[in-house]
Amino acid sequence: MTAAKRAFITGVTGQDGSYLAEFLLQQGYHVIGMVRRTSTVNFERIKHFQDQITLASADLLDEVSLISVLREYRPDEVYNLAAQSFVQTSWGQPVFTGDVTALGVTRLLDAIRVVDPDMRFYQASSSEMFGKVREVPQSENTPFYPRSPYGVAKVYGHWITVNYRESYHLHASSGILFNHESERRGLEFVTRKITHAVARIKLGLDHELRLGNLDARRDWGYAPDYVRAMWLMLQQDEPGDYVVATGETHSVREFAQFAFEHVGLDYRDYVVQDERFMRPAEVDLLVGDRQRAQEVLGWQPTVSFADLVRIMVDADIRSLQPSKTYVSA
Ligand code: NAP
Ligand code: G4F
Repeated sequence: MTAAKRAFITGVTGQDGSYLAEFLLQQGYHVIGMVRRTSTVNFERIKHFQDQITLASADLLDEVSLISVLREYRPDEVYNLAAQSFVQTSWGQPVFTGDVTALGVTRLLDAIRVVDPDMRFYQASSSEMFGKVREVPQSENTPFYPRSPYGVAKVYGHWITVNYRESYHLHASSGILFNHESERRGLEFVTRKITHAVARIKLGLDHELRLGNLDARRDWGYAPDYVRAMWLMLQQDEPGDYVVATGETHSVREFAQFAFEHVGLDYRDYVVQDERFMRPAEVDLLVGDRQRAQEVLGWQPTVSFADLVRIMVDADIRSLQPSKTYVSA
C-alpha cells in the first residue's frame, strides 16, 4: 500500500482553506493545516473535521517557523492561502498587508527551496491584480493594474512565484481566482454582508443595510468549486498560471436585489448608500476568461449566480433561526 500524499495548507482557518482541507481529505490526503497563534481559538470553519487533520503552528511573518514546519511534516504539496485578504483594510494597513500578502509568499517559497524544492506549490493569486482592467474579459495574458495595496501585494506574490519557478525550477503555480463566496465567507465581504443582513431583516432583527458602491461588478462563483481548481493545478506535469472564473459579471446592486427577492422583499426599501464603505480607488468591473482552466484542467463551475445567492441567504437564515424550518419565497 502506498503512503497517503501530504498536503500543507496555510490559511486553513479561512474560507478557502477550510473547503480545500475537506476536499483533500476526501481525496485521501494527510492534511496539515498551518495556524498562527491567537489569544482565542478561531476554528469555527474547521471544527467539524478538526480531528481529521494535523494542526501546525507557524506564521507567514516568520520564516524560521515556516522552515521548521516544512522540515517536520515534509508535505508533497503546499497551498499558500494565507493573506491579509480584505481589500478595504489594505488602505489602513498597507505595510502589514505587504508583509503578509506579498513578502509572506517569498518566505514560504524560500522555505521550500531550502527544505525540499520537490514540494509542489500553489499561490492564491487574485483578480484584484487586474484592477483598472486593460481588457474585457481578463485572461492569463491581461496586464495587471492593481488599485489597492492588497492588489499590489498580490501582484508581487504572483511574480515572485513565477520567478522561483524560473530561477529554481520549482513546480510553482498561481491560480488567478475571481471572487468566490459561500456560507463560510467573512461577514465583512459584500456578498456575506448582504445575505446576513437580508436574513436579519427578514427575521425582524434589523431594518436597513448600509453599503458603498452598488455599481461595482464582480465575477462571483462558489468557493467549493474553486478549491478543486487549486488541486488540479498541482496534479499537472508542468506548473502554470490559470484564471479561474465563471465568465459572468453582476453588480453589487444585482446581488442585493436577488438576495432580497429570495425572501420576498424589495432591496430599495432597505439598502442605504453610505460613504464610509466607498474605496479610495475602485475596481469597477471584473469578468474572467477561464478558457485555459477549462481546456487544460477540465475545470468549470457548477453553481450559478442565482443559486449562489440562494445558498448564502438560506444558510444565514438557518444560522440565525436554527430551531425553525424556514420556507423561502
Ligand atoms: P480568508 O477567509 O480571509 O482567510 C485568510 C487566512 O489567512 C486565514 O486563515 C488567516 O488566519 C490566515 N492568515 C492571515 N495572516 C496570516 C499570517 N501572518 N500567518 C498565517 N496565516 C495568516 O481568505 P479566503 O477568502 O479564504 O482567501 C484565501 C486566499 O485566496 C487569500 O490569499 C486571498 O487573498 C486569496 N483570494 C481570495 C479570493 C476570494 O474571492 N475569496 C479571490 C482571489 C484570491 P486567521 O484565521 O488566524 O486570521
Ligand atoms: O466583497 P468585497 O470586499 O471583495 P473584493 O474587494 O472584490 O475582494 C475580494 O475578492 C478579491 C478577488 O477579486 C480577493 F482577492 C479579495 O481577497 C477578496 O476576497 O467587495 C466587492 C465590491 C467592491 O467593489 C466594493 O467596493 O463590493 C463593493 N462594496 C459596496 N459596498 C462593498 C460594500 N464591499 C464591502 N466589503 N462592503 C460594503 O459595504
